[in-house]
Amino acid sequence: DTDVVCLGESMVTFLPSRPGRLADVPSFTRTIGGAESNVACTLAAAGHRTRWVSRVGADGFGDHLVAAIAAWGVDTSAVRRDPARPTGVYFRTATDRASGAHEVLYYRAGSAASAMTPDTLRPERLAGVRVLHLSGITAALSSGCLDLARALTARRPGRPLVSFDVNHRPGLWPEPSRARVLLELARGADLVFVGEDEAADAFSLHGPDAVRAALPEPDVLVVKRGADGAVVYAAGDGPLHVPAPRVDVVAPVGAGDAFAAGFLSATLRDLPVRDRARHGHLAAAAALTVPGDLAPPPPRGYADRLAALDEEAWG
Ligand code: KDG
Repeated sequence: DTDVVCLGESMVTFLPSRPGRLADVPSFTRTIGGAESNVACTLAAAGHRTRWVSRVGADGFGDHLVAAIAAWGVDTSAVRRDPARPTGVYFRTATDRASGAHEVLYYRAGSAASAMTPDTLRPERLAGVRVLHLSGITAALSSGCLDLARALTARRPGRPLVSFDVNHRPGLWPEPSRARVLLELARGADLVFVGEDEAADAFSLHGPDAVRAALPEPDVLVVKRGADGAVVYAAGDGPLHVPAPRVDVVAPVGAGDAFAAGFLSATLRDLPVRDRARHGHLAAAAALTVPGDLAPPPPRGYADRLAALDEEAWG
C-alpha cells in the first residue's frame, strides 16, 4: 500500500544565519536536505502514500533526518542505520538574489548512504508501487550506488513508472563519465526531469528540442526553464510550453524537487499533461518562497482551481 518510493541520500543541511561567503558566515541553522526525500516529503504532504528508501548513520544526525522526514508523513521504515559510517552533512550560503549563485560544501564522501548497493532495493520489492523516483545524484555517490541506479532503471515488465530527475551536481562527479552515465540512466526512465541549463552544462544540449532528440525513450520528458516555465514532451506529442507563475524567489534550492513532486502527484491522479506541469509549478512556487528546500504544496482543491484557470491567467 505504497504509491511512491523515493530513493536517495539525504543530509543534515546547515543554512547560513546571514548572506555572505562561506568563509565569513558565523553560524548556521540546522535543517534537512536531499533531493529525493524532498520529493517524498512534498508528495506525502499532498496526500500520497510515500516511502523513502535510504541509509543514514547510527548517529544523532541520522535520528534527526529520519524523524524530520517521517514528520512530513513519509514511511521511513525501510531506512537502514549504519553504525560504521556517518550521516552526510552539507553547508550552503544564501543565494545571491541578483545572480542566483550560492556556495555548497558537502561532507558526504564515505557516508552511510554512499554504501547503498543493488541490495538496498531489489526490484521485486516494488510490487504494487505505482511510481519509483530516482535522481542522478545517487549515481555519483559510489560505484555501488551507480549499480543500484542502473538496476532500478533497467527496463523490465511490470515495473512501476520510473521517474528520474537528472539533478546534475558537478561537484560530485568525476569527469568525464557524467554525461554518458546520466544520459544512460535517463534513457531507462519513463519520466525525466531536466533543467535547460543542466542539459547545456552536462550534455552540451541546447534547448528543449535538442534534449528530446537525444532522449526519445522516456514516455514523458520535462525540460524546466526556471521563470520561463517548462516544456513537456509526452508520448508522441510535440513540445507543450507551460508557463510558470511569477514569484519573488527567496531561494531556488528545492524548487526542482517540488516541481517533480507536483508533477508526480498530478500524474498519480491521471490529470492531463498540462495540469501535471501546472501542479509542478505551483508546488515549486511554494518552495521558491522559503529559505530551506521544503514547503508544503498548496492544498489540493486550491491547486486544482489555480491549475484550471485559463491560459491568460497562466501568462
Ligand atoms: O535538490 C536539492 C538538493 O540539491 C539538496 O537538498 C541537496 O540532495 C542534495 C544534493 O545532493 O545536492
